[in-house]
Amino acid sequence: MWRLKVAEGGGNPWLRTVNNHVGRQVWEFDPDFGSEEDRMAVEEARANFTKHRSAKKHSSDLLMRMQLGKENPCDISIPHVSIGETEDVSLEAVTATLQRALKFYSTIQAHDGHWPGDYGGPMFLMPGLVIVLYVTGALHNVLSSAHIQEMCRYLYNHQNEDGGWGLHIEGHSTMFCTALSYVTLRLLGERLEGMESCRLDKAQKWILDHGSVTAIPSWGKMWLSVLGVYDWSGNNPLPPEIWLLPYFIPLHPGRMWCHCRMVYLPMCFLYGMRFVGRITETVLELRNELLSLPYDQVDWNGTRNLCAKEDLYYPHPLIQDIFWATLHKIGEPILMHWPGSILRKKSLHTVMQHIHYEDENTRYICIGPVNKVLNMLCCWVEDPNSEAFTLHLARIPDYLWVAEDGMKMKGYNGSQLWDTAFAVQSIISAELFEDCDVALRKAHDYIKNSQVLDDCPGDLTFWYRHISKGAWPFSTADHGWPISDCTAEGLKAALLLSKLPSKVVGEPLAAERLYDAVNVILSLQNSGGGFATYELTRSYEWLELINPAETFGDIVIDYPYVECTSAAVQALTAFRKVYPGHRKEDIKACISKGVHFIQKIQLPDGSWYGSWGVCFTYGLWFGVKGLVAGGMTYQNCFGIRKACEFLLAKQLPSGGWGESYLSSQDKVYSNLKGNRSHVVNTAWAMLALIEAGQAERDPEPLHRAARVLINAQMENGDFPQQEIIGVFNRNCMISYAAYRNIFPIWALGEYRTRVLSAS
Ligand code: LAN
Repeated sequence: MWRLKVAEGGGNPWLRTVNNHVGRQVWEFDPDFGSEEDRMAVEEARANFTKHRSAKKHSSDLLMRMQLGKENPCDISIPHVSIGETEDVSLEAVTATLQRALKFYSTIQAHDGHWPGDYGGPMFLMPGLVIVLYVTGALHNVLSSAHIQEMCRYLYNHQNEDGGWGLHIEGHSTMFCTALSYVTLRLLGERLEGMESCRLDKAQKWILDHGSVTAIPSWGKMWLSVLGVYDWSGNNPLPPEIWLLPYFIPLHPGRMWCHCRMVYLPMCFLYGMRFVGRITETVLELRNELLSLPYDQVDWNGTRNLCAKEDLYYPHPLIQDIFWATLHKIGEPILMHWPGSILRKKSLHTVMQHIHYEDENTRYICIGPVNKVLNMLCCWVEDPNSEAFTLHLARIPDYLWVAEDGMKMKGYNGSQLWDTAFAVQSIISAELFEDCDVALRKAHDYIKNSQVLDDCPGDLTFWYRHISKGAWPFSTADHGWPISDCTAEGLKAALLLSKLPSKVVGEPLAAERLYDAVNVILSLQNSGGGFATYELTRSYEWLELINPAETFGDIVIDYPYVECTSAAVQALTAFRKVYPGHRKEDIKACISKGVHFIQKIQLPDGSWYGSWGVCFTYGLWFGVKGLVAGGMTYQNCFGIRKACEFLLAKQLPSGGWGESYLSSQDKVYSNLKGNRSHVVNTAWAMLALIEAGQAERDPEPLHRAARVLINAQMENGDFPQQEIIGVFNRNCMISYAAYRNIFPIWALGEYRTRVLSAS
């Protein structure tokens, strides 16, 4: 049976760590683990998922919940409550719901204090891993047959009715993910004439009907070129020489969003080398299966700008195509031949240096799943026997997750710190400490153990890195990239915990370490008052014109966001209450500029557009909280009044809110199908309204919303997993499996302490 191991290195000498692996989540297959009964329960969960897979695409993270629930048994004796439509919500009902929710939630906390969880969703990640493992010959060293079986299960479970795969588990079929999933299944050993042949057949038909694989977007072209199924001359140029430009040029990669920079870094290397793996039988077969013409007859140059309409979220502007054509026709021939090739060689060397720096300073986890596998491949291309490649292999399990829908690749090495910081705030909001002291103490340890204690080594400017000392990461200290809002949420949680008795929750974090966090936050404010994600905004919005990734929007620079700005304002206002003298003027100026920015970007209809969660309800929660933290009220701030109006207008007849991911794509508020409510959207909306003082004006909408949450709770104290709720780059969805617990607890907690006890 699969077993989740937490905070373990398993004695692997190739793993490096700064904090003894705290936060590390790894699934291992152990045939002897679990009882017969446990195994049957897993099989049943799997069968259930597959049976309902077209109606319910999101798995409920049951394997983890079953295992941890068993390891920390707890008897939830408080009876389940449900409230009739005409019945009032009583304090007892809310308290009982919260106690049950908190009990359950503490059973699924890991021993190192974080809450492990599924962070899957995107469908374009695992193919990258499998292609790299195939090309480097490491596939069967790294993946056991149990891995392969679960990966195939996952892919088949998420195949759409029409035979294709979406960009994410809930999306419509795209060429990008259909072709890559097809390739992945084939590389994992599935064959057209195999058991699941009809399903591969259907996928192949989808691909050929939609223009064949030549219509795959640019990232797909890159992957297939590496594998040898596509020709590099069918790719737009990714010249590594861009890394040699002077920094003042706006398109210098050092000025881009770190995720964009870090993904295009290894891509430049592979392109510059025109690296192609060994042409095997399977590769030759794939060429035949996926192209509508024989490989040698394809007009590759003519395919550079092809993209299936299903995949096209950000169409290239004409100027981009002119730019690529010039580089392709004039630049590349020069750089490929002497003396231009001298420059190419030099730039490939520079690129490789940056790759090693990133690998070393994330302990081979890398900033995300895409550059992780690309960097690994580059290290292998540089030297197949290198230590770097071995160090990379050891970190692959950090990205794999198993649930009842199979094994998937996560969008990060987890969301450990982020979830833990929110969990702490939500648990404390309920003020029901008797049941949660152990959970809070453990979570406190996790927060203390995950702060980044040092900057990256060397000259940060040379490596285009911001300071990290004092920051909190999104996942683990070993990952180590600092993020503005993770630092802010980490700081908020640490401050809240410092106010509880240390006998109960442990010693508070030393003031110095809080000062370091404040320093990071202050250093991340842009001149316009807003906060971006990992770094300052370093270049201009118009750079989006050269965004070559047809499937993603807003990736080229690090934009300022309402979420990040609000979190920073909230953290600093909480901090200065406790340490009023520390950097008083800096903090004051930062808060006031931050608040001003939040007001400035509020949309005319009163909402904010959230970029990392779906979507307006998420943005509104942050927007309102930021303004209120900055001293605004319903009475003195027109923006808060408009925000409340907006939210109240979207409340469903059921009393809840339910926002579809289409909100994020289209930037228009969209309800879920059938106007269903979603516990997480409902909680965000409630939290925003409570923050804006709705209880004093008219608590009725809050009562109705609370009823929805109470009635949604399940027998065991858990909440149901509904539609996928996380987003990135406007168009791709990502799972936050812990949100279904965190936010209902938080909203009911505030409802209990700020609405019910006031009335
Ligand atoms: C994340 C995850 C965390 C998230 C928050 C902290 C929640 C947010 O408030 C700021 C942005 C951030 C850090 C974020 C950015 C984009 C990420 C890194 C991700 C959604 C996780 C995966 C995604 C990454 C870009 C996926 C890889 C795909 C590419 C297009 C490179």
